[in-house]
Amino acid sequence: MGHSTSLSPDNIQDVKKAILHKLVFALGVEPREASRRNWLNAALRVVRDLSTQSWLQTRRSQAANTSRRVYYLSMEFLMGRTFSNAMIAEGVYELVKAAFDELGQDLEDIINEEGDPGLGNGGLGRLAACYMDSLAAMKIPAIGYGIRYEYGMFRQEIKNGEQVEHPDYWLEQEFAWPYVRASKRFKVRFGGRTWQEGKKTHWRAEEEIIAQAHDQLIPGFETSATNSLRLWSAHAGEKVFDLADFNRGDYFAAMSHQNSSENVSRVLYPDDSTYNGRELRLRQEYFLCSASVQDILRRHEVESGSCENLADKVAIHLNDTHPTLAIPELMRILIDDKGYDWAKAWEITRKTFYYTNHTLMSEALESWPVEMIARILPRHLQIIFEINEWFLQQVREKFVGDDDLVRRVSIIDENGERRVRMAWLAVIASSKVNGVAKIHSDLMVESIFADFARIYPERFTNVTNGVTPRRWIQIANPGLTRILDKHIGQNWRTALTELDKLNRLIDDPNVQAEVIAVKVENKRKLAAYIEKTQGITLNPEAIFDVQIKRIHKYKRQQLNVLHIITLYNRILKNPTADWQPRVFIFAGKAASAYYAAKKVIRLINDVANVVNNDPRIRDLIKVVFIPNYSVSLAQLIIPAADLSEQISLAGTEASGTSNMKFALNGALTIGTLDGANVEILERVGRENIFIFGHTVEQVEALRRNGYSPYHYFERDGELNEAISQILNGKFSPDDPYRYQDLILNSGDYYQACADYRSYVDTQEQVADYFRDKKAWARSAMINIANMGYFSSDRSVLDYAREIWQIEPMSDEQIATQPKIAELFTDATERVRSK
Ligand code: 26W
Repeated sequence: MGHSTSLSPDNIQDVKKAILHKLVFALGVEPREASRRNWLNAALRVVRDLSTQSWLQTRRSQAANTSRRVYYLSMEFLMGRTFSNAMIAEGVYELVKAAFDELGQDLEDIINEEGDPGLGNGGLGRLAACYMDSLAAMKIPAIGYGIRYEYGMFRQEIKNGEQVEHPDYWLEQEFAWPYVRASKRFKVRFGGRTWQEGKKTHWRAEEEIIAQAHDQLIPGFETSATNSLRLWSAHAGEKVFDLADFNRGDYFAAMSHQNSSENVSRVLYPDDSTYNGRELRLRQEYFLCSASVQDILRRHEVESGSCENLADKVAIHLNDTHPTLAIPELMRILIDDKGYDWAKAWEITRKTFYYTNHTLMSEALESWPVEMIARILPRHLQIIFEINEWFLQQVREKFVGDDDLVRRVSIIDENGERRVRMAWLAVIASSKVNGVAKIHSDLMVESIFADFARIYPERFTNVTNGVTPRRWIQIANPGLTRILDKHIGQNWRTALTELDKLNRLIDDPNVQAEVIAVKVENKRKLAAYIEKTQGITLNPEAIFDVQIKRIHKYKRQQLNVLHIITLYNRILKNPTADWQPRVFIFAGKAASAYYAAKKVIRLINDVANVVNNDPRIRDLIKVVFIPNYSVSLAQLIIPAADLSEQISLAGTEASGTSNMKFALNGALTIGTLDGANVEILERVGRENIFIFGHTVEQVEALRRNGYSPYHYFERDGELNEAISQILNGKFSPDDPYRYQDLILNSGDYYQACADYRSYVDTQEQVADYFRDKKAWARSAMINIANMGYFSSDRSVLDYAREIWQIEPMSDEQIATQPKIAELFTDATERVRSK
């Protein structure tokens, strides 16, 4: 690798010494008693020292530099493990491996010792993590802001086929990567009342919480740029100690307030795509926004002296509507604390914000009761009302007499209990609003934002999602990395369109054989994990057919199950036919209150139980549900997949990002014309992807004409048989009525029955095609070769150019800042020379 530090004996000795030094003097552990986790934390600190040098340099050069910086606000970051990522970014992976060899430790074991902080739900959180990686690699000045939840996404156990949730207290295990920034603390206030004094509005809050910063370094791959991710934890402010209680000697009563303030960063809400208007969630959102905006303004004032030119230097990006309160928070500080008039504050604010929408599903749209905001954020509610007044005035002037339009676009929803529509506020205050795949961005302006697209036609745009090739190829798939390095060189890591060079080799039988061999190697590795953890033996020659993502009705795991049952029935009816063996792999969590999704998990496990243990099936089908899905598990599973299930109802999956990771790792997709599948199809061509099912237009037509699943149920014998078996308890003999309310009785809103026939027929083509190993390998290579577009490097460069108007930094810009080590030597020399 270009930037890798050489494997000279001296370098190996230096790294070894550095690790031992950290072990003893940072952790207080002797080598002979060191656990794997101790070794991990020692090595993590050594690598962090390397990143810290460039981190401080980057910060200094950004402070000196006049260019704009982006702040990425997100309630979720699913970063995955840091150690291997940091080693490859710093170019010391081989060096650390060699050092550990000499220490008698296996690097892979140590890597696997690291926990996986689950500070997010699904796609939106993982996208934020890929973007942090790419922003650093592309040298775009950026800081991520989020919450350091004490309890991340729950740990999922499968007990008797059902999901059981356990708290994930991830901080229990020492995590040596972040820096705690004791000096970076901000007060965040809640409640109380406001009053007017002449022109000035005052807000006396009744509660105050301290936000404390924790910084994670985000090293840019093989660059000297290192960005940061700043996560806030909540702490009791001084005022909340009740002195009266203290004086009465009731220490515990006084301390109990402390618990209530610290609740704010206690736990991640496990809802994905369903809005649930809990008060603590609103407080979390404001906590993130207030601490981050204060920090942004503090930094800006240090660098620029005043807020006058804020919008020239600062872009604030809202990852969905969850951090939208940053808008009234910025307004409040500019007006109440900095003394700007309303119009000036609004002008600055509108030039500062950008918003990405990640879903069209109406149940995901956040809207908070006016009453709740009035109670918790009285001053912000006033500002929201003022923004609304200003906005509706503009609308009335432009669309004279259209009262209906005014009602529809008002930030305040007046139907029933009055509510604040957060997406409306985000659109009105943002310079640009984008969707996350072409089809999604198009549907966005035709559906939820149709009125706004008339009012602000130039505001809406698309940035198709992407994924980082460092984590999703280099770390996750060393076998494929070897093949790529050998045949197309090493530049694909930061220039993913280089993969295109693989197109020249798709007919080369030697390369095909290498691709097949690596896939089998990855399948064996996954099979070993499943054997070890669940005692299920898998045949690596079988098709590995994989659906891993949140369990949600619109993602249609139930459609996948209907196909499994159909295949099961077919084999039983015709046992001697030449069946293609298949392994069905599922993983994913259901929101803890999402009854129907939890039922789907149980159905998968019930079907697995029957099918896996039916001797007549002779292991031709295996069904596996891998518990507790995570980023690390995705890194193990995706490289082992032959077939990627992307089967959401057309028009419902905004983009998907695992679809990209699978194709990048040589899996073929079976999918609907939904989300980024559409753009994957454009690049790989019809012959190398299995597209099935209704289009968005057909789905809408069916809805208009009154969709009924019975129509299909009555006409399709195999569908009828599969559903009847579920309903009659074939897979739940201990409780035959368990699935009475599934599929038919619930109305089949996501039209699984309508797409069933097309899905099952397409799956038959998949099985046929898989028999031709070379044709399959060739298609796999075409998939890999044409995925260059889906790098998150391309996505963030799109954002930088089209949306934020930010120039990447140059290496020289960063390198002209003296290294800390040099500063340190200078300083010691100065002392010595005295
Ligand atoms: C307030 C409750 C809530 C929580 C999370 C509502 C909505 C969400 C997210 C927007 C859900 C989400 O993760 N969306 C996914 O975002 C990915 C990244 O853009 C897309 O690839 C997925 O298609 C989309 O479902």
